Amino acid sequence: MQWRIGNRTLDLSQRGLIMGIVNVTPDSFSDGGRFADPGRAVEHALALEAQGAGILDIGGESTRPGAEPVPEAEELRRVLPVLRGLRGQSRTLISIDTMKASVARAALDAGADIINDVTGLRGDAAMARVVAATECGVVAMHMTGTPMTMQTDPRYEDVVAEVSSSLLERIRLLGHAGISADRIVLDPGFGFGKTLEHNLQLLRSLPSLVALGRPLLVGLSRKSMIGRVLGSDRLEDRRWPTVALTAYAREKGARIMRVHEVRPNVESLRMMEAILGVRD
Ligand code: HH2
Repeated sequence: MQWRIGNRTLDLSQRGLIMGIVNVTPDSFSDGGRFADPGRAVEHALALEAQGAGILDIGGESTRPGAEPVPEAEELRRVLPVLRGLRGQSRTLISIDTMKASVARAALDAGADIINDVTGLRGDAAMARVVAATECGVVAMHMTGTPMTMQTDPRYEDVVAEVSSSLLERIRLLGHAGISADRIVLDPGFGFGKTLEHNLQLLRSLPSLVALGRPLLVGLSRKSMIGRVLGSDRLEDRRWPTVALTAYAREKGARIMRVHEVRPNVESLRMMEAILGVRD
């Protein structure tokens, strides 16, 4: 339950933490365009920090189903001013949500601490090398296919077993590439090449994913699976179920929740940790 990030070691054996999402994109599924201006994005990130975010996750490319890839130069144009602006004003851990090695490299140079790659460092052949050359933290997420194709017709014989073995395989291969397991946090990738039923099965089986031996991060915030359960297309209707899922996921052993709205999720996490008897 220790996560090594540069010269820091996060002890997640007791308290979990909230990762606040800062999407510097025109087209993210739930907040596209709201923080596309760098000044507004930095302001938003600082507000999330003030609300208790332990990590700020900056992303310049939407990964919503069917999203068109963003050219490297455009992604850099979006995220670098935000990373630089934020690093100058904040000591909170910063992650960069990218699938591109070149963007990861530039982000680390600009002061990012963690690479959050939804492809599990499979998308860009140079990514593992960039990560291995530094001591940054890594979020390795499971995804079947690419954002363009992933929701077409996802199939698994046993989604929990397949996601688990794929994540273990990532740890093994990243180890060969020079990235030690203590730098890696795992994420089952809710909504990435998964139907509602797959997502629900993974949620039921969170303890077995925690048992893989690395801290578990979950990204459930405002995801369409919530809308499907509720039979509603309204994004507002996904806010409170997200907060409920934060408590649920912590009770099942997940330690990091990636969310859009930090304050209510921090409160939900703290309440669950009080019930669990977690000490400081
Ligand atoms: N989900 C999204 C993006 N990045 N990273 C991790 N590790 N886990 C996730 O579940 C995850 C992620 C999608 O959410 P969002 O950033 O709100 O949307 P978009 O990709 O449209 O910007």
